[in-house]
Amino acid sequence: MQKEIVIYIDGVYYPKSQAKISVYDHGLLYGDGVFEGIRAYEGIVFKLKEHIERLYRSAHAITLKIPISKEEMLKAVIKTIRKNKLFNAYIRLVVTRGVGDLGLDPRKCPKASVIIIADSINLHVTGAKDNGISTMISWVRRNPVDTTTHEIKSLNYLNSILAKIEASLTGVDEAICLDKNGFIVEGVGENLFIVKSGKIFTPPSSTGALEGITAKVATRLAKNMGIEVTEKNITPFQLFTAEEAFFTGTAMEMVPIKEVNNRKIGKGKPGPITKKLMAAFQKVIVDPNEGVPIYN
Ligand code: PXG
Repeated sequence: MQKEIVIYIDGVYYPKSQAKISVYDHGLLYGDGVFEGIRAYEGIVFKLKEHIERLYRSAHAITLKIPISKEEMLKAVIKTIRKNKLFNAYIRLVVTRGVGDLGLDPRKCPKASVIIIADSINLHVTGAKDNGISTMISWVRRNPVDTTTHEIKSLNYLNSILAKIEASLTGVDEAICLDKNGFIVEGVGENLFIVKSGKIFTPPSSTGALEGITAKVATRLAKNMGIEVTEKNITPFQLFTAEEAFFTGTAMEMVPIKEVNNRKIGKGKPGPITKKLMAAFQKVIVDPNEGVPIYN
């Protein structure tokens, strides 16, 4: 039998089946908390420092004090992966507001809880990278920047979940969300890019999209290839008529979009720029300079 993975909760390691938190934790009662999803490739935690920085920025935005420093967090992540003897891994960092009473007031929660899970993950639809995935624009609008904005990676993901449910019920692989003005924002957990006349465009963060770490890497790779990348409001029409479109995200990595609401994107298969970027991305994720080594 395979050994159970161990999970870090507030400095203590518990076997997965015993890793539990209180039902009075406001992370559960109110979705009051923040998280990060991170990947390790071939013994290197890709962009670990950037993810930790974003976790603390999200926490700052909701006035959540993380009880350990960024350096301690980094060490705890590495230790958790080592304890589970993982080489390729998916890491989930969760910081909840902690235990409080049944009222929503966070002042009743004296101490935030830190959870680190290191496990394996595979969110890919079979053949997604080779053939592209089907998508639909969902009726679920992204929360605007003055509500529970996805710029904060908070535990409030019902907005994404509703869109995901709609995609599943419709029989497509993924949903795309619009902002309240009707411009494209992002997928449920991935940023979106389109290609037009050899140039790349992506929605600005004013639409409420998360500033994706994978998106930043993709932008850098494209620029290194001499391809212009511009943040611009994108209409559904502009998406339908794009030559190419693709998603970026920690979980999905880089995946071509072959279809939006039954409209073929380009030729309905991965286009040349997307393919070139995907190849460059495969190289960068295993580059030791792009992350933190687990074993050294
Ligand atoms: N937008 C949103 C709303 C996200 O939650 C991204 C874009 C992509 O960002 P990164 O930094 O990962 O390139 C995300 C990230 C999951 C899961 O379990 C979701 C994310 C990351 C990891 C796992 O579905 N979302």
